[in-house]
Amino acid sequence: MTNIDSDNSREWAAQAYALLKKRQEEQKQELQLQEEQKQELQLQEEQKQELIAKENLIPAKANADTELGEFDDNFTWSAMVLASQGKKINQISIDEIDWLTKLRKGLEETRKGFVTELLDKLGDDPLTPESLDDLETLLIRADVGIDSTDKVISALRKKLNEEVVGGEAGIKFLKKELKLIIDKPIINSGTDLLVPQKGKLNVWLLVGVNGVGKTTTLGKLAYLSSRSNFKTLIAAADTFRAAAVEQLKVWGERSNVDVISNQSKNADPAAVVFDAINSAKKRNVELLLVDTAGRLQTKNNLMDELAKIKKIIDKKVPDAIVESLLVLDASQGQNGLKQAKSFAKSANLSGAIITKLDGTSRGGVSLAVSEEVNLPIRFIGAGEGIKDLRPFNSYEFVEALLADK
Ligand SMILES: Nc1nc2c(ncn2[C@@H]2O[C@H](COP(=O)(O)OP(=O)(O)OP(=O)(O)O)[C@@H](O)[C@H]2O)c(=O)[nH]1
Ligand SMILES: [Mg+2]
Repeated sequence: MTNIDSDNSREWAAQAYALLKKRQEEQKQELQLQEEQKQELQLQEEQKQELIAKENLIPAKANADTELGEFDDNFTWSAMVLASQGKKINQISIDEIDWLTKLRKGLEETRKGFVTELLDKLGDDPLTPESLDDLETLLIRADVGIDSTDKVISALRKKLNEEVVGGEAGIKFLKKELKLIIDKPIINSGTDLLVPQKGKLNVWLLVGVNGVGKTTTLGKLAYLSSRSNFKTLIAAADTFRAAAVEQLKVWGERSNVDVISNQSKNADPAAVVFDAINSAKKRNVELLLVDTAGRLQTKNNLMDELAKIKKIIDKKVPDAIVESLLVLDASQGQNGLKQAKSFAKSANLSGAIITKLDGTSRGGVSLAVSEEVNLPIRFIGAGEGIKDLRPFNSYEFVEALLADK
C-alpha cells in the first residue's frame, strides 16, 4: 500500500470495520424496533378495524440494504485506499467499501494478465532495461495502447538512467505515470467530478454502439442522481430497438424516475427529446438523461440522429448544460478504442463511461481512451446491479489495477 505504514493501516482498517459493524448492528436494532412497532400497530389496527395505511405511519424501510461483509483482505485493502485519500474512520460507508471491493475484484483479470506477471518478473530486484521490455509487452497485452505504453516506458527508462530503481519503487512510479495519463483529460476539462449543476437543466446524452451498456448505465445514473436529490427525468430516445422503452421503464421504476417515451413505431428520437425537454421545463428537472440508439440502418444514420437530437436541445434550451457521454464496453479492448475514435470525430463528445470492467482482462483500455481519444472518464461500471456504477476516481482505479494480490 502507498503512503501509509502497513501495521497502522491494518489497525486503522480493523477500527473502521468495528465501527461499521457497530453501525450495522444499530441499524439492525432500529429495523427490529421498527418491525416490532409495526406489528404492534398492525394489531391495533386490526382490533380497531381502522383503515390506516401503515406505510403512512412508519417509514417503509431503514437504509440498511448493503450488508457488511467479512473482515478480510478485501475490506482491509478498500479501507486502506480510503485512508490514503485522507478519509477519516467515521466518514466511510459500507457502500464505499463494497464498491472498492467490486472494483478490485472486477480488475482481477486485467491484473492477472500483467501485474502478477510483472511482480513475478521484477521480484525485489532493481529494474533493468530487460524488465522494461517485459513491462512494455505486458502493458500492450493489457490493452493500455501503444501511445500510453510508450509514454510510461520512456519515463521509466529516463528514471532508470538517472538512478537505481527497486521493484517496489518501480511499481510506485508506474502507478504515478498511469495516473498522470488518466488525469490529463480530466484536468483539461476543468472539472474533476461530473455532477449536474443545481437549479439548472443538465442534459446528459448516452451514446455508443449497440450492446455496450448505454441503457443499463442510464438506469444506474438515474438511481445515483435521484438518490442525490437531483430532480431527474429519462428520455427514451432509442426508438429503433423494440424493447428499449420497456427496458428503460424498468430502470425508471427501480430508481423512481419518470420515463418520457413515444410508443408508436418508428417514432422520431428527436421528437421524444422535444417532449422530454417540455416536461423537464415544466417540472424544473435538473438532470435529463437521454438514452440513444446503438444501431440504426447505417452508421451515418446514427450520427445524423445524434446531430438532430443535439440541435433540438440547443434550440429549445440553449442554456442547458449538455454532456455527450460515450459508453464503452471495456471487454471490447482495442475494438472499443476504434469506436471511441470514430464517435469522437463526428459526435462532439465530452466524456466517456467505461462499462463491464468486471470479468474482463482488458481494463487497460481505459488508459488508451484517455491518451488516444483525450476523453475524461466520468463513471465506471463493474456489474449489472443498480449500484454497480460510480464516479470515476483515477487514484482508486490505478490502485485497483495494480493491487498486489
Ligand atoms: N457484467 C456487466 N454487464 C453489464 C454492465 N453494463 C451493462 N451490462 C450488460 O450488458 C448488456 C447490454 O446492456 P444494455 O444496457 O442493454 O446495452 P445498450 O448499449 O443499451 O444496448 P443497445 O440498446 O442494444 O444498443 C446487458 O445484458 C447488461 O446487463 C457491466 O458493467 N457489467
Ligand atoms: Mg439500449
